[in-house]
Amino acid sequence: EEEKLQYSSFEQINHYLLDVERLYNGTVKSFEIGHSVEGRPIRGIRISKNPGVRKPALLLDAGIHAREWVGPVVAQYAIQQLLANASNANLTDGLDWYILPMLNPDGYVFSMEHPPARLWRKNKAQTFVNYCSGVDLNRNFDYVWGGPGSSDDPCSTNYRGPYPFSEPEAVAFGRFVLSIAQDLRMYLTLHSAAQAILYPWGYTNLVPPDWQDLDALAKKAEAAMSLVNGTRYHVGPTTKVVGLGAGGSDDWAKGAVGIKYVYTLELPGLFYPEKGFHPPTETLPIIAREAFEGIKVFAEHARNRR
Ligand code: 0X9
Ligand code: ZN
Repeated sequence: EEEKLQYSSFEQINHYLLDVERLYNGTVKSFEIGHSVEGRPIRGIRISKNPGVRKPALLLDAGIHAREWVGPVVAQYAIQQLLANASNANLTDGLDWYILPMLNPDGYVFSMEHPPARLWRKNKAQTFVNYCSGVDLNRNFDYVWGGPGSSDDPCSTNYRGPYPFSEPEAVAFGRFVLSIAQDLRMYLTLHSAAQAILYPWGYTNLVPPDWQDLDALAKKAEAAMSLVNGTRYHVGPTTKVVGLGAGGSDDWAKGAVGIKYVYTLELPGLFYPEKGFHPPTETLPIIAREAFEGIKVFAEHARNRR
């Protein structure tokens, strides 16, 4: 399975979700949270062994930034590992998983089908500047929206949009998170390519009062990841590792929804072509395995502790 890891098209991602729903009928349920600006569905799956019984849940997403193609690969790998690898069966005992591999379908399709747009990051919304389209969905969330590290200029790659939750992709995701918030113990969002495990905040240099809990768990996950192939990830608050960026889904999940354990997992890529957003296909199995080792540590914690 692993050797076959590849970048996948938007259609392939959706097919995969529907395939696993059919294959693991009863355990996997696919759903649609809404649509993109151009009308594409935003899909996810829930993995739940006893769907009738209420359990703590973990949310994993990817693809909010179009060009970060390795995130959806890792999300699909995680699905496959959770369902098809018997040695991971314990990870779905007493823990429900919500996995959404592609939050920004329009941007993703644009970056895949239009070579000059390989480094497209935003969605495909029209703006008040005719020749500059797209909102950075990870600056559009309603927690200290408009703060430092976001731009009011539609031509910027960090354009935050005209107002918080102006974008249908962010709205759909936000509503979905609120609908499952009661059960959510953890939120992990996959990005690339800073090779880092980030925790809030992104809007300020200050850290949340419980930052030591988040830091300790992130370090534990990073240590497990490093055992796969020696790859080391940076660990720290967003602002310390990658700089300010207000309006992110992570800050919103912690600050507005109140989920304690929130992490942005920045996958590797820095040393590869296309400014790091295109690790060669043959490196995908290692990246995916490393990331999944970290995800396992996070998941065990989500299941066992509050
Ligand atoms: O800037 C971002 O949105 C993320 N880095 S990336 O290079 N993948 O674009 C980091 C997000 C960290 N969280 C916040 N800035 N809130
Ligand atoms: Zn990103």
